[in-house]
Formats: sequence, C-alpha cells, structure tokens
Amino acid sequence: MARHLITSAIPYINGVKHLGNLVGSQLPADLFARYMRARGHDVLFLCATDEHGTPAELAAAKAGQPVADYCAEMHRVQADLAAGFRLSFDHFGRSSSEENRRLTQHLAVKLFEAGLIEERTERQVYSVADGRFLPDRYIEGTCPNCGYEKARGDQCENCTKQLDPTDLIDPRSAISGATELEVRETKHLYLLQSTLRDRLAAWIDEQADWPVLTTSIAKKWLFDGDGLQDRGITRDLDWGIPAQFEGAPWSGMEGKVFYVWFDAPIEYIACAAEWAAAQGLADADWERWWRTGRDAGDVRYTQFMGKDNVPFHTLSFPATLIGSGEDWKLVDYIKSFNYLNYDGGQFSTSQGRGVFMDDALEILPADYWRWWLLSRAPESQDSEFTWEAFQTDVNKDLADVLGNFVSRVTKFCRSKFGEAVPAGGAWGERERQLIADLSTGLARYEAAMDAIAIRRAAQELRALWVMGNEYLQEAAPWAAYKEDPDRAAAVIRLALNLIRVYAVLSQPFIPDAAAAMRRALGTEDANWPGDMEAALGALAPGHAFAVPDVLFRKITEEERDTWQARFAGGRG
Ligand code: B3M
Ligand code: ZN
Repeated sequence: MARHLITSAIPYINGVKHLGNLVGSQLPADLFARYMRARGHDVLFLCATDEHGTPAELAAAKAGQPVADYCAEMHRVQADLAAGFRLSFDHFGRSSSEENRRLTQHLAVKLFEAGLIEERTERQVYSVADGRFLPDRYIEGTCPNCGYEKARGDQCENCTKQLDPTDLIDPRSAISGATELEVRETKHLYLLQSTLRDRLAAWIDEQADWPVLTTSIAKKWLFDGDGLQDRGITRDLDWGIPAQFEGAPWSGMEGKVFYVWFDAPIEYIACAAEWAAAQGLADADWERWWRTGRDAGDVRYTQFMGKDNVPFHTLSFPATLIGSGEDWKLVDYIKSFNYLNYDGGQFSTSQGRGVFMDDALEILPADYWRWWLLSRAPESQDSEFTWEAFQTDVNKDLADVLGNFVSRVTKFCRSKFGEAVPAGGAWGERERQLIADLSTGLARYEAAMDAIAIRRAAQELRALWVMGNEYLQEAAPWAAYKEDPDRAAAVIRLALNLIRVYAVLSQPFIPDAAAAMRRALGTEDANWPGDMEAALGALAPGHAFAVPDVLFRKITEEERDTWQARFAGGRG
C-alpha cells in the first residue's frame, strides 16, 4: 500500500466553473484519486477555492457584495456542485483560511531569512479615474510576447507568459476602461526566483517521466528570453493575506497583501491542515503528508491542472518551497491539460459561453458528463465539446454497451431463473477465452490508469464492456435455454458476476452507475479483481439480485437540438 497525495488546481472563487475548467483539473484528479483508493492505497485528495486577489474583488464588486460574503457564498455553491459531480475530495478548503494565512506568512519570513525576498520600489500602473493602482486583472492590454489583445496584467492566457502590468501594450483599466493611466512608485516584496534558476532547472531535469506538455512549458519560462524572473509577491489591494503582520522582518507594507499566486499553491498545504482540523486530528497527521522529516518522503504527490497554470507549479511554487530551506514535499508528477473548446469556439467565463457545472447537472446526471469529458480529455491536444459527439458517445458507450448488457442479463435471468444467481452448467472453452481476454484487457486498463493516460484508460474500459457484450451475443443464452437450460445458467452466472466486476472497474469514471449496479446485485464487494476467474465467481449460485432501473437513458435528437440552441446564446 502506497500513500498518494493528490491535488487539483484550486478553482477561482469568481463564479461557477464551466466544463472546460472541470475537465482540466478537478475531474481527472478525482478519477485518479478514486482509482488509487480502489486499488487499496492510502489517498489524501485535496482541493479548495482560490479566494484572493483581483478575480475575487472584481467578481464581488460585480455582484454588489462585500468580498468576504461573496467568497463564503460562492464557496458553498462550488462545494455543492463538486458534490453533485461526485468529486471525492477528502477536504474542499478555502485559501482564505486561517491555516493559509499562517503558512503563507511563515513561508514569506523563511524566504526573507534565506535572503530570497527583498523590498523594491517599483513603478506600478495607477488609474487616475479609478483612484487606485491597477494590479493584475485590474488591467488589460496587448501581450508583448504574442500580441494577444486581451492579455491580463498578470498573465497572457493565450501564450501562458507571466506578465507584469507595466509590460502590457495599450493598457486599459478593467474596472472603468480608462486609458488615462500613469506610472507611480510603490514599495513591494520581490521573490528572487532568478537565483534559484539552477536548482529549479536541475529539479525539472530529474523529472524524466513528466508529460511533455508540462516540461515544455516549464523549460520555456526557465530559459527563454530573460529566463526566470524575480516576481513581485505583494499587491496594493485590500483583500488577501496581509503582507504586514506581527513578526514580519520588514516594515511599511501596511495596506498591502500577498499576490494571489503566492498564497494559492500554499493552500495545498494549508488545506491538509484544514482537513486535519476538521477531522479532529493533530498537526502531525497532516504533516506526515507534507514534511519529508515526518515521513512524507514516502508519499507520491500528483498535481492536476490546465496548461496555463503550469508555470506557477513548475517554477513559482517550487521556488517558494525550495527557497524556504524547510523540508516540504515537492510534487512528483504534474498532469497538465490542454483546453476543451465549446462547439466551434472557446468556453468563456466572461462571455458565459458554453455549458457550466450547474447547467450540466440540471440537464443530466453527473455520470453522463463524467464519462464524456474524461473519455475526451484534452490530453495531447485541445479537444472540442459538441452536442453531436456528446449524444453519440453517451448513447453508444453508456446506453448501448454498458447499460444494455446490465439490462439484458438481469432481465433474462429474472424471466428464466428468477432473481438469484443460477446454479448448474459448467464454463467451457468460450468462457476460458473470455476470462483470458478480460485479464489482458484489465492489465491494459490498469497500465493506462497508473500512467494517468485518461483517454486510453477510457478506451480500455470500453473495450472490457464490449467483450461482455460480444460474449453474450455469441453465447446467446436465450437460444441455449431451449435445448440446454444448464448451459444458459452457466452463461448468465458468469454475466451477472461480470456486472459486479464492471461496477468495480467503472467506479472511478461513473460512480453513481457503479453504485446502482452493486446495489442491484445486492453486494458491497468492491474488491478490485486480482484473478479474473476468481472475481467472476464472487457471486455464488443462489445469491439474490434485483433488476435495476435503466442505468443510462439515450439522448434524443430533440433534446440535443434544444440544448444546443439553449446554450448558443451564452448565460443569461
Ligand atoms: N485559481 C487558476 C484556475 O482556476 C487558479 C489555480 C490556482 S492553483 C494553485 O485555473
Ligand atoms: Zn501572449
């Protein structure tokens, strides 16, 4: 049994996330966490809301709410949606927690003591019309690196380059649109990341198994142009973790807070502390996941995120942890994702374009979305959500293949043998062949899941479902029953057991359907099949079951057209 620490990028608090956000971090992280638990490992799976900085302030202002109230409310909304999608976090924390304030300030002090933080007077964009400095998302303009016209002050969404507001070409205020901007002096703390370049480069070089998408982005910002740059880690904002506090080794930082991207990844640690507190555990209980001096050296730590978040996780956050000189656990594997597009364009939060998590659950149960999104995860390239593809895959994979198998087998058994696993008959050559095929297929499925090759894993799982259908078609128990009821009983006994095996194997992708299958079979046995033949004997003759309700219904043409039209216009 191994120990797996798993984190999903923590979603911004500023509204309900769309399906592109979901498939870029939280959902695949959940798949992996569920799989690792199913394999018997000790898992700590953490996520939280990212509540500081300009995204939160801007969204609260738009909602006309005090920012703390807004965050508290949106945290509940996001937690409910996560539960609706069956995201199995051990804890869903908040970056505005007391634990995060303490840890963020602590790490800043350690970095200062290591000589890695210095005070700099810098020139910041000030908006006369707005009467304030315009950090990060308060300012928009053209990216100096790629020419994208809607780059934000902290990062270009298009090319992932981290920016400073003064880098932007033709800048304008995101609050008022004002272009009457001037540059004023203000004092900030800088993290001297550049001095850590060699150590970060060596660390990234050790990660031979990381996905190319992850390492290519890391290396790009490590070496390209001027290479890794020192970063301002404080901002002239009201909302955030105060940069001036008791015991701070600097002065004059009143009215400033830490930059949201400084404290957000620290929430991965703080979230473990929040988890321990919520469980009534001691500090040592979360530290064993995070401090190598407390056995976290044995932990395997995997992070999930969209590609735009990669620079902060491969460079900035490791710089914080390495630079502190303390024994913090560094990430072992970063799984990053390209973008999911929506019906010929991009998902867009600002324009309300696409399907959002609340819309999705209103239309169909979570499993339909989970299956489609994961089986089409944007791994090696961007992928696209279309209503046609969604309809086709759901109807084919879930309704025709898996759902149909479960329904045919249970209904046939009920009508001929009653609602219990039938005795009689022995398995023959065709069964031995099926067991061999299932064993090979299972090994391929496990290999894909171990490697977090999500699309491949979905294909392998589907292939296992198909094997059962083909077997049933060939063995044709409905035909065999007339001449040789024992033969039909042997086939159905195997097929009923195969439903249990499918429930166990499919649970990471479609947890609700898996639970419904197990309930129908009247079994709590969720043991991962080691030996396929033994697994297919788990439900003995006489074991009672019930025919379940339809597992997956088909999406009609009419529904598809209605939904397509409904979501074409953007969120109201
Ligand atoms: N909140 C960006 C995002 O939601 C950011 C991730 C933080 S991870 C520490 O995509
Ligand atoms: Zn750019």
